[in-house]
Amino acid sequence: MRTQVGIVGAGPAGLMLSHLLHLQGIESVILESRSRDYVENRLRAGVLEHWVVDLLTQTGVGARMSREGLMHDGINISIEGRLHPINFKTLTGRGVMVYGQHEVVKDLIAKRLADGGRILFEAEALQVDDIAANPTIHFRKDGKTQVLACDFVGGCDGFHGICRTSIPDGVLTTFERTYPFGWLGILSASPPPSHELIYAYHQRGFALFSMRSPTVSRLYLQCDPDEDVATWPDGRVWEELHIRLGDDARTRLAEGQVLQKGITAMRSFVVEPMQHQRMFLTGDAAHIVPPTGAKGMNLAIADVLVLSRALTAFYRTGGSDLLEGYSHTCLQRIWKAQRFSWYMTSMLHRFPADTLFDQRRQRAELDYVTSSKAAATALAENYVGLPMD
Ligand code: RFL
Ligand code: PHB
Repeated sequence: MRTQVGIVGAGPAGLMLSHLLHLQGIESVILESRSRDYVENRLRAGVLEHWVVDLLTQTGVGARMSREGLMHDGINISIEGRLHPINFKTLTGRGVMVYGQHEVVKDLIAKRLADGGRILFEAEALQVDDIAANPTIHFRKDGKTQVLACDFVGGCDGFHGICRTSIPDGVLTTFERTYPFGWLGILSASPPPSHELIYAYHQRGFALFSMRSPTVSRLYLQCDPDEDVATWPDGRVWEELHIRLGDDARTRLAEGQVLQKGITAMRSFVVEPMQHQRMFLTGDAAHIVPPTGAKGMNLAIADVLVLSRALTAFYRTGGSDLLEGYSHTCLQRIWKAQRFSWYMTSMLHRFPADTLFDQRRQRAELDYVTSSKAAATALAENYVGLPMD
């Protein structure tokens, strides 16, 4: 099998890359280790930056999002039970869209298939050879090992993928931070306590009140990173959510049937450079942010927009300047998103090793961002998404 761009991974990065390339007349094949059903139902991110909303709309995959997505003008920060609104619309003129990542994935898969795109599900990439000149991706499908030959490889296979690890030792530098906590997330068949998301700072730990629709809530609690989800029966989750939401909104938190429950560890991670010869890493394969800033999926889309432009220039003119600059261009945005995600995470969580001094400083940070227009504008500008061009 042969194609122009071999893409490993049918997450938001791989699917959007294939879609953007198709619009420029460039062929690709996507290899995805999981089934279609699995990737379409994998619950993850929920917030789209304003320019991602525009890009999905302009490239013909925004119709269901504009019907079913929820436009949000801001967020609430709750400090020990007191709600403080931060209105992005007033501060920046922009908002964000709450629309599940798995819905974006469903829309992109439907569009790729309708446009004649090739996505091989349950096709696990095993290794990539000859990245320097004639890349080949070896993959296993239906028990048989097969080969996809291509001009370039899109390494869109997430944090645990094989693309990053097939780059020789010594090429990449890793930057990493792990956090001493994780998030317990539930999906509940109940309306969210407020139309806007609530990011809650509380002595007992952080909580986040988000949603997937007016009748389905997505709720998170700071927990230990290695905790067993079995120690969190539904009753304990609801009790803790009520306590951490606190006085202003407690009565508005409706308990519903818990549809899903899971624990995610938190880390910040970047590799530099994000490319080697004819292999380009995108999204979670190259960087991870803690979810507090709602940046992961947005960064993945930003990477593939840059890569699709560079590949388009190469196939049109033979020029490789944009391809050579891919990593440098992406990293400008990635490090700003890393900074913002670290800022939101460190402002809102309880760190076990914090001293009383650290706690007072953290409260001052929260008081500042909820009382100063300048500080709130800086938060808002980053949350809605820094300009793409
Ligand atoms: P993905 O989505 O992990 O997709 C990678 C795909 O590659 C496949 N794969 C392979 N396929 C073939 N062969 C192999 N050897 C393969 N190895 C792996 C996998 O099956 C998978 O389908 O990476 P991608 O496309 O880079 O997308 C990144 C996003 O998924 C991620 O950054 C976000 O979900 C992060 N995130 C959030 N991002 C936001 O922008 N806004 C948010 O509100 C937000 N909230 C979140 C989040 C992530 C969370 N978790 C679960 C970590 C909330 C949470 C709780
Ligand atoms: C979500 O709805 O899953 C979500 C929203 C905002 C975040 C993280 C996750 O910061």
